[in-house]
Amino acid sequence: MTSPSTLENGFPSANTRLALYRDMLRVRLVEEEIIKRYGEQEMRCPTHICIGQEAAPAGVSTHLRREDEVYSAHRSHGHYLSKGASLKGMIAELYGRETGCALGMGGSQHLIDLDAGFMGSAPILASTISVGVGSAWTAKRRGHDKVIVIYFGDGATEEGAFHEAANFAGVNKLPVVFVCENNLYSVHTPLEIRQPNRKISELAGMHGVRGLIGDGNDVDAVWRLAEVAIQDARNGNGPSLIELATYRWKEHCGPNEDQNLGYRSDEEMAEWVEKCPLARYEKILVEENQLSEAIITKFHLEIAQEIDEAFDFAKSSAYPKPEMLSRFVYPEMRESS
Ligand SMILES: Cc1ncc(C[n+]2csc(CCOP(=O)(O)OP(=O)(O)O)c2C)c(N)n1
Ligand SMILES: [Mg+2]
Repeated sequence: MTSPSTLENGFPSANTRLALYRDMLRVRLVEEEIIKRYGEQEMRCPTHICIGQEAAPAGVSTHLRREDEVYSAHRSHGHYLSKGASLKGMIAELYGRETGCALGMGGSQHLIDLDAGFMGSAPILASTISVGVGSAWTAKRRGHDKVIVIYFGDGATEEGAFHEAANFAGVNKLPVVFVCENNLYSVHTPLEIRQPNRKISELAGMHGVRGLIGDGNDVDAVWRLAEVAIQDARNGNGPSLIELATYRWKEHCGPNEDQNLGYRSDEEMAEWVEKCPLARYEKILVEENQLSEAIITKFHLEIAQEIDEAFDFAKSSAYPKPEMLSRFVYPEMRESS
């Protein structure tokens, strides 16, 4: 068994850093708009906000090709958007319209955009882990050099499906990168009363998977870890699991704060807000003269326009027709000859 490692050296190029910053900003602004409009009661699906966790998808996706595949779970907006999937399709999906990426019948927890290589998200914990590993098995058998990235939370590592899939990926040296966003909670239950005192990334070695661990709110660190893991997977050197320390700012499900529930302290929240992946990166890039106020303003304007267009598109789209209700539930009846 190898122990998890952190990688200390190397930084993305100035252009990549700007792209990483813009990507995180875009996810943040999209979710802030969802939060602003959620109370209008037009988005009726359960919605898990990833504000505070934007560095993981940005740092990982920048290494991926379009044909590489991404799988995710309930908190998937960032994973979907950073992979280049359609913003219009996502917002229309949240509004339950027929132009949504799942035809308006899945909602926030069932995003999909096959053209972008975002193969799907599903809320049954760890369910997409096995599906992603299955796809990696196919890729290996067919000799494709695709990489499969599977995102999940710390809670999902308590599911048997995670261990079975990780073992299978390890023993068959599949081209998979498991990305565990450890935000310390499964709904309202803290990690320390759910799992023994060891790192999640240490589980990787037990399954023949390379374990990596890092600061999930430092997008440069995520970028470094993902580069190694994705190259390894692409070159046939087998799977990795990257454990990223991060934190969810909003309630488990929904647009609100939840400090009133008392399961986490104000001090803990303040500590993590201080480590905001976006504000932290903006400060570093400005100090290192890689980002100016003018570029920040330009990015905000461009993204705001894209968001407006996506919400207009969603709200002006039709709802799915009633006959679609059973369309994907029962097999189509075939004429018997
Ligand atoms: C098999 C299964 N059990 C329980 C649930 C209920 N559930 C939904 S989200 C969640 C917590 C998941 O925590 P984690 O994987 O850490 O992701 P996070 O919400 O922190 O991003 C639970 C228990 C579920 N969706 N699926
Ligand atoms: Mg969690």
